[in-house]
Amino acid sequence: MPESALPVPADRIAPPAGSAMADPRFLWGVATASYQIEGAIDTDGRLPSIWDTFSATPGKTLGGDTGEQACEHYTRWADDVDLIADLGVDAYRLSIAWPRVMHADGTPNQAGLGFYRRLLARLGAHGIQRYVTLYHWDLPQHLEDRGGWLNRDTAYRFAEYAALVARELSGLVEGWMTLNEPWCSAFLGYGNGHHAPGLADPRYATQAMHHLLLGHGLALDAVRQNDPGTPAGIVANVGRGTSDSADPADQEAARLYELQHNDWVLQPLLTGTYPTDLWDKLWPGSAPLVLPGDMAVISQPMDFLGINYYFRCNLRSDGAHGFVDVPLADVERTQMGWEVYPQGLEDLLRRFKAVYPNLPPVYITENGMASDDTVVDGRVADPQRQSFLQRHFAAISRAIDAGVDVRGYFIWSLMDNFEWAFGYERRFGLVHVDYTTQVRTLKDSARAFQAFLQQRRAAATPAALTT
Ligand code: IFM
Repeated sequence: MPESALPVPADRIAPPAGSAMADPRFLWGVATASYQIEGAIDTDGRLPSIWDTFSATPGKTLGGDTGEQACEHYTRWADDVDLIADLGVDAYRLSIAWPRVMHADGTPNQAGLGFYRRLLARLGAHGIQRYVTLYHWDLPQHLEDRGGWLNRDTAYRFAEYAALVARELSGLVEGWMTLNEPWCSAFLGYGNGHHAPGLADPRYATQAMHHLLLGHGLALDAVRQNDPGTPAGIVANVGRGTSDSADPADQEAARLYELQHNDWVLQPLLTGTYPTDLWDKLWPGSAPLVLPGDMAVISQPMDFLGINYYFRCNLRSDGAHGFVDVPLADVERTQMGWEVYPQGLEDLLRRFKAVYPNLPPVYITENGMASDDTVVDGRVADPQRQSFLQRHFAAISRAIDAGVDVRGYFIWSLMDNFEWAFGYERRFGLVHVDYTTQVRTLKDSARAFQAFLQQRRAAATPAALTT
């Protein structure tokens, strides 16, 4: 049976009836990132990135997987765009590979830019809004060789790159996102070494974070100068931290967890100050070098804030000034081992609105889950993902009802892809990818999401136009 003839699962994914998320102005999308899907790492003059180096280093990724091939999106992009259009989403979030579009001397690589021009134009022709992330972790290796994000100069190189991309792709983008998840770049890349470039020292992490945020602020200016009028913001990953213990030390541990995961990024962006408990309590002696004027650059107003949410952790005190994660037993988890905790997203959104009065409009720029999905007779049953998504839609609806200005939601991810240190084992996609044949198969969750989007579109279309 052709895939399109398969029945739509009964439990289609939809926000609660009457939710603001059902409003035609609410933006529904799917998301990906360059290194996770493109492959073609040596094509059209693309330069090596830190993830090429890191993943080629034995022991750094599960099974030694690399992004060399990934989903071959660099050559299959036109079919992939048609697949996105077939889902019926309003918007697609993608990222640009810095090493693909800028030569080492700072001049544009028109071959790489041409790829993104064609991709964005085809999305536009389908009526799909394009949300473009400038940096989703694939730093050119030649910049890492000069210190990467530990080198203040990288922030200025990032702004030059942002100016180049905004100028070259102006008119093809509905929303710019400077950085994806600076917490991951700083902490996983420089604090514990789980991600490229693989350094592990909290002093590195705080300095890298400062340069990333400085780069964000400089890039915001660069984008606004080169593509005036197009909204621009940043994407932060956030995590819920609670403790199952009422002991004040454990409650403090949970507070510090959220401070480290959320406010380390949001507070400088939204208030122009760092939460100093980071270096007064958690990581003594790790305060970054901040030059006069930096915090004003970092905290200039943004048009929107992207929020990525996945899970909650249960924290206990480490007996000193830190926290340890003590996983709860008997809770629902995903293939990543992450707890499924939709309430955490509502809690965090409400808290951010309370703590940061100038919180800009929010887009949920990533949310989703990994499961060990397989194709059986042309079909991929992923009931946990459908349930996961539905429950997170409800949590966001509650946050909107409580006054948080959430304007859109992007599922991570469009398709299974290279999940960084976890390689290809962990499958986050709405669409299954067979990495041997590169065949894409819509999972049941994709079909249920598609059904909701079709129904919503039909409801928004005046009857006169449909008859
Ligand atoms: O795959 C990643 C993505 O690149 C960034 N946010 C989290 C996702 C799942 O781990």
